[in-house]
Amino acid sequence: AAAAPLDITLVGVPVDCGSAYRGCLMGPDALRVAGLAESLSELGHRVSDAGNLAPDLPGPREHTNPAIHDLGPSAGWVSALSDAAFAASADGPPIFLGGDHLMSAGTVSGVARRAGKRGRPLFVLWLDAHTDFHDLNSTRSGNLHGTPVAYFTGRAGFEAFPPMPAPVAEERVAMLGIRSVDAEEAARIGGTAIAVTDMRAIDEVGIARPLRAFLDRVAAEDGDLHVSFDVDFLDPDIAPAVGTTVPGGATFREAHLVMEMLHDSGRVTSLDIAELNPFLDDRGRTARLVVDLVASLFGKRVMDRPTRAA
Ligand code: EXY
Ligand code: MN
Ligand code: MN
Ligand code: MN
Repeated sequence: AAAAPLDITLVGVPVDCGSAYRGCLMGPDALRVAGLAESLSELGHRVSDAGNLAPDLPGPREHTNPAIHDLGPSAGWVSALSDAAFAASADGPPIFLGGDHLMSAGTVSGVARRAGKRGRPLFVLWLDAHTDFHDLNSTRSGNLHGTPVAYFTGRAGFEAFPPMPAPVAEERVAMLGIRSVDAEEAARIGGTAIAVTDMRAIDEVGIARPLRAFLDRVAAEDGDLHVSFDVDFLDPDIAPAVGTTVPGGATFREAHLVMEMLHDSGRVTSLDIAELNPFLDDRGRTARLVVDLVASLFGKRVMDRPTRAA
C-alpha cells in the first residue's frame, strides 16, 4: 500500500568531534550521493533538503576532541542544533543526517521541545550497539558520542552543556541492539526505566516482541517518536563504515523488520542517522544499505501483496 505522502526535511549535521575517528563530517553528503532524497521521493513523499548546518555553527566543527573541561563551544553548538531541529520538525518528519552520535544531544533536544509544543510526550527508540549513557565525568574516552542519552534524559554531569529544556522521561526511551556497555554506564542504566534490549535478548525472543511492546506504549500515550539510528546497530559484516564496530549486530532482515514495523506504526516523527563514516566504507555500500533501510521506514515494501499467514 502506498505510504501517505509526507513532507520530509533532510538536515545535514556534519559533526565528528564526538568520536575518535574523523570522517563522520562526510556522512551527510554520502547519504545524499547514495540517493536518500530520490528513494523517498519515489515513495511519493515531498522531500526538501535544508543543506548542512553551516560551519558558522559555533562549536566543534573541525576534528577536535575537546578536552572534557573545555566544552564551551560545544554548548553553543548543542543549542544551535537544538534550535535547528525544533524548526525543522514544524511540518513533516525531519531526517537528521550525521555526523557522529553527539548530534543527538541537539536533535533530541529540539524535537523534544517540538513535542512539548504539540502537547505530546516524546519517546525515543535508540538503535545502537552502545547505550551512549556516559556523562562528562564518567566517560573514559572523552568521546562525546558516548554521552547523548544521559544528556537528553536530563542527568547530572553536563554542567558545560546547556540544560536540557525538556528532558526525555527515561521510561519513554527504549534501546535495541545493545552489545557494548562500559561498567559505569551499566551501573547507572540498570537503575533507570530505560528499556534496554541487548543482542542476547534479541537472540532469545526476537527483535519484534520488544519493539511491538514499545510501539504499543507510544500509541497508548499518543506520543511523538524519535528514532535514533546509529549505523553500528547493524552487524559490521553488512555495515562496515562506522568507527566503533562491534561484532554480532542486527542482520539485514532484523533491520528491515524494525523499519517496516516502525512504518506500520505510523508513529515516527523524526529520525537521526548517526555514525556513518564514508571514509571507512567500501564503495558506498554501507551508505546505500542505510538509504534502503530508511526507505523501509518510510513505506518501501518488498512484497506488495503480503502472503503472510493470517
Ligand atoms: N562507551 C564507549 C565510550 O564512551 O567511549 C564507546 C562509545 C561509542 C559511542 C558510539 C556512538 O555509539
Ligand atoms: Mn573526532
Ligand atoms: Mn551511538
Ligand atoms: Mn554506537
